[in-house]
This record gives sequence, C-alpha cells and structure tokens, in this order.
Amino acid sequence: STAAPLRASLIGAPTDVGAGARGASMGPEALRVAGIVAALTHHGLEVHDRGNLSGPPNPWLPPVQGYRHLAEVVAWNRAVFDAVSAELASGHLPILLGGDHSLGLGSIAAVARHCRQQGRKLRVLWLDAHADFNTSELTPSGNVHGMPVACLCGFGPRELTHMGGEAPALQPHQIRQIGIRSVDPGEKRFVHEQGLEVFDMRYIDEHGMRHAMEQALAGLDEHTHLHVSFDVDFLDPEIAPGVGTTVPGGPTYREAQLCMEMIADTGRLGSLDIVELNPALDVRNKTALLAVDLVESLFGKSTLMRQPRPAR
Ligand code: B3U
Ligand code: MN
Ligand code: MN
Repeated sequence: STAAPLRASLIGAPTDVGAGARGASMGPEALRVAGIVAALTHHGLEVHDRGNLSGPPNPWLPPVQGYRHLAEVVAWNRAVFDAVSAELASGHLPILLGGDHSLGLGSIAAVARHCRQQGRKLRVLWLDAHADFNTSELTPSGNVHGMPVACLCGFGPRELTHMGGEAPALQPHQIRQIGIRSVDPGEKRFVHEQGLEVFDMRYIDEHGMRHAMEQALAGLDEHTHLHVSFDVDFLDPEIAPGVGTTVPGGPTYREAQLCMEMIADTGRLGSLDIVELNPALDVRNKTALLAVDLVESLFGKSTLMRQPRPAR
C-alpha cells in the first residue's frame, strides 16, 4: 500500500474518581506494560504515546446529591475532552487509556463535536456489561461511571452534558450497546423510554455474536465515524478478572475476537476508549494482555491491507 500510515495517539487518564472500587487509575500503565504500543505498531500504525493526563486525586467520599466526586469527574473529563479534541484536529486516531468509564463522556463529547464540525455521521458502540444509563435520581451508587451514556444523551449535570458546547452530544439512535447483562431497575425503564438499541447477552445467546454485530454495524457508510467505547468488564470475568465490577455470563474469548474483527472489517474505526481495567484486581496482568490482544484484532491486518482507511 502507498497510503501513509494511520497515526494513533495514546492518551492515559489514570483516575478512578468515577468508580466504586479503587484501582482503575493504574489501567494506563498496565496496558503499556502489556505491550499496547508494540501491538499497534506491529499492525502498521504510527503510535504516539502522549503519556498521562493529570487531574485531582480520588478523595474517596460518599455521594452528594446523587453524585460521587462530581467536581473531580468534571476536571478529569475536561482534560480528556481537550486531549481527544487536539488529536482529532491533527488527524490522529485517539485511543483513551482509562481510567474509569466516566471518562467516556469527555472522550465521546470531543468526538461528537469533531463530527459535527466535519459534517460526519457518528456511530458509538458501547461494549459493556452495564448500560451506564443512570442519572442522579436512578443511580444505586452515585458512581458517575454508571452515568456517561445518559450524560451524553443530555441527562445529567450541566457541567457534564454540555462538555462539548452543544447538548445533547448524542442521540440515542447513534448508540449500539453490546454485551449488556446488568442494568438497575430504574435504569432499565429509562433505557426503554429513550429507545436505546441494546444487544444484551440474551440476544447474543439466541442470535450469536455475528448476527448481533451485523445489526449493530448496519447502515455505516463512508461518511460515518465509528467510536468504540470498550469497558473491559464487557468480557466474561473467567477470562477478564481485572475489573472493578465483574458480571458473570459475558462474551467468551472467541465471541470477543469476532466482535473486534467485525468492527475492524468496517474500516470506519475513528476513535477508541479502553476503560475500567483494574490492575489491583488482576492476575499477573492477564486482563491487560487480553485487552491488548483484542485491540490488535480491532486494528487487524485485514483492515489496513484490504479495507478502506479508517475515516476521521
Ligand atoms: N449500574 C451500577 C453498576 C455499574 C455501572 N457501571 C459499572 N458498574 N462499572 C451503578 O453503580 O450505576
Ligand atoms: Mn461502563
Ligand atoms: Mn461496565
């Protein structure tokens, strides 16, 4: 191929202020130790590791009016928003290394604003055991990592919903959730009310990962930017124990590989979050190694050799 290499930028966001367990703050370094730079380079990408963002420490306090650590979550998300925006503006594919999943808010708000400016369509794939669609009224925990999808759809505190200027950053029809198997009662009603498209584990059991992904990826075209928000707790805890909130009955290694390969085959991947990896709960960094293995599939050889370049 004569095309210039795809440039990707790693952005570490070492925090767990949005989570219910400590340790996701060590995620960026665990992914580096597991070889994420070499893995991406091996697949022909030009990788720029931007190092880690900084932000406030975790005060480890109880929720206030339905939110734990809201000010700290906002500060970290602003840093993520600015970093992701800068990479998109320079034509790089941003890869956010979390950190907890509240950071998906800042990352996707930046992607959504970029797409608005460029007149591109946006599709978000949310790979997760959880719907992350709680609000301060619905949340059982106050942990903001259970709320980013709701915030992106305009439901949440103004500092989070208006991160990218305009709100909402996303319409529910732009989102596909895959692997879901733990949704709180009020959250479940709200998911239905807002019409989120959810390919939950029952759907995957009945129809298979191939069919679920065909549905989730249907309708993409050359004008679509695809964002993948990969919460590592998407994976079955038997293969991925290193996460704060394990939920049994997730995708197997083979199902997860197929999921990533089918995304790669679209050639539309434009940005990525890898979040909720918790090295404090891992076994010899195996969950980080698995995440890197899956990310390799997401940027697979076939994408770069045979498919159109990822669009940004
Ligand atoms: N739905 C629960 C649990 C949870 C959501 N996201 C994660 N855990 N990682 C909550 O607290 O909102
Ligand atoms: Mn999540
Ligand atoms: Mn989750």
